[in-house]
Amino acid sequence: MNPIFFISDLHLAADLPRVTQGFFQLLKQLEGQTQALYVLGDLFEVWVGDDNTNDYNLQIIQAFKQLTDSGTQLYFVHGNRDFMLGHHFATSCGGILLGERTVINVPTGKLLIEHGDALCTLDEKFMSFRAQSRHPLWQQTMLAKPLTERVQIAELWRMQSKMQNSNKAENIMDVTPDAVTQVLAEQNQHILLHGHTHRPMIHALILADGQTGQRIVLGDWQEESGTAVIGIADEKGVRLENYHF
Ligand SMILES: [Mn+2]
Repeated sequence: MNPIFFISDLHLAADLPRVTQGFFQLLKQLEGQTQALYVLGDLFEVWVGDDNTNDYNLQIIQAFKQLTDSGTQLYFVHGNRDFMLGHHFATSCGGILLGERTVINVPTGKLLIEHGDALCTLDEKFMSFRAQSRHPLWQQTMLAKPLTERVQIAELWRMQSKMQNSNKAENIMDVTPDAVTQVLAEQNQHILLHGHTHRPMIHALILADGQTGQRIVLGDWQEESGTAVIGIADEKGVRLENYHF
């Protein structure tokens, strides 16, 4: 059986040509070689609504569509930057938008997947923005604004984020260990795979029931070095791999 691939934190944007090309290149490589691709959030640096069908976004949709047409299943999970990504976008790509936390089957068993931002519970400022911005009313109000206004708001966010370097790993708080063990216990799982923190690593865990578990963290895609850390699940297990582009 073909392997399953996991990517996250590409932060795709028109002014990141290397990452964008790396993304197209990976999708081409996966064609006919992968059973499923999971995109675990922050695919885009920012997403202001599925109606933003500019040339850049259409190219991304087209690349995904080519992959799904070749027989690969495609799944999306929201990140903290592209949380307004909708079912319309997912469907256009031939994919499915999942809920924020999902247990999936991999060749060696089960795996809990999510973006990871919900586990950074000690970042109070972020958690309060998260709660606010995930509220249906907040999103309705936002999506009711004209597209041009939303694009401007997004540019402002991006400028602020660049100024604060808030996309750098050292400025993203890491997950709270207790939140991880609690979520794994709730979901009755042993292995968690997430992104968001930009700290790629496989951590061994002692779970609430005394058994051992794992927390597998994907890496972000870096424009300057042309590197990313992606996840692969096959008969041998779940592992991380460096991807150079
Ligand atoms: Mn994130």
